[in-house]
Amino acid sequence: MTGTLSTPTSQELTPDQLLQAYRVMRTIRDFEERVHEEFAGGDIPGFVHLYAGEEASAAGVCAHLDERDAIASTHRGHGHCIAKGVDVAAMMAEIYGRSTGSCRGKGGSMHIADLSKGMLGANGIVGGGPPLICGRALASKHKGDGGVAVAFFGDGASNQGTTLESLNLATVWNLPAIFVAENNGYAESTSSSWSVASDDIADRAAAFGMPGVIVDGFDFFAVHEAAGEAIARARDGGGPTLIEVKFTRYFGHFEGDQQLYRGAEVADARERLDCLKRFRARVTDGGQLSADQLDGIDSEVAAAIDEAVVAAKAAPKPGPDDLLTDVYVSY
Ligand SMILES: Cc1ncc(C[n+]2csc(CCOP(=O)(O)OP(=O)(O)O)c2C)c(N)n1
Repeated sequence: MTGTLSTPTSQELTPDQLLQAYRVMRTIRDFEERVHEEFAGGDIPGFVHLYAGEEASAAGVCAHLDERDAIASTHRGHGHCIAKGVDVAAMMAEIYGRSTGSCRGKGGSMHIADLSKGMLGANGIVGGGPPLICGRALASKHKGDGGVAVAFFGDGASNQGTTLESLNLATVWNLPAIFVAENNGYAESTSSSWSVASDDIADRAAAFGMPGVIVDGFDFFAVHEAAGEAIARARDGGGPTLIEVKFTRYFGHFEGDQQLYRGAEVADARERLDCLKRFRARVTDGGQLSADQLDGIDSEVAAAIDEAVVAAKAAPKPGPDDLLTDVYVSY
């Protein structure tokens, strides 16, 4: 089964929930824009892949999750971390490779994890998240703790054997697992029209005996609705769902990508489709929130990101003594 859900009304969310959703999306956007600037300044080591443009996906899905639940992310993981509640200052320090980072500076942008928040990790292995999520969902099912597990992955990762095997296992084991295919149209510079055999990734769900849904990834409310239905079904023992979220990423595949493979679509998306602009227009037009309330969040978030950067730059790097810590896991 595939289909496009009708857009729900924002009346269904309380003002506090709407403010929180906006705060999450604004924090992701500001975090990303700032990391883009700082990276260009040469201070940030390693590879960085930015999530800007895709905020409604992380925010819309994670709004339904709590401490019982876990997510697995991708190399483009900052947004997922923020939406699952990982501390922004610790994330910034991690990206700067500082010992105050969420992984003590040893992971960097591509490997931010915080198990205390159910964030199992950003992942440099394309298609690495879905199998992790099957494991976590299986654990939740056996423990009976009501938890669901969510794998975010890209259109490129949707073609990996690990992803397809996970979709199969999730149905066979009737797992409380959600698969969120974030289709931004490209795997590095390869258009999904060259690499994805089906018209839509969500079409593949039928082959694995689960519902498949396509949503407009620029619309927080559409993502929120689709994810809410899927997560409620999973918690109720109804098994997995594949959700395909379609949008455009605003920056290149990685910081430094010249983007010779695409043109005006980014400016168009930023101008016309942007999830933050759409959210603002909808809740202010509908009278749920005022522009002042939203501007207040903008100011608070901007200050928090500034503080995070200042603190990250001032923090120490891991020293030689840290080389042999965190190497082995004890059970
Ligand atoms: C197993 C594996 N193969 C290849 C790569 C190299 N690689 C890194 S990102 C990427 C593209 C991923 O595209 P997609 O899954 O669509 O995610 P997006 O970057 O669009 O968010 C590739 C091929 C990798 N990191 N891991």
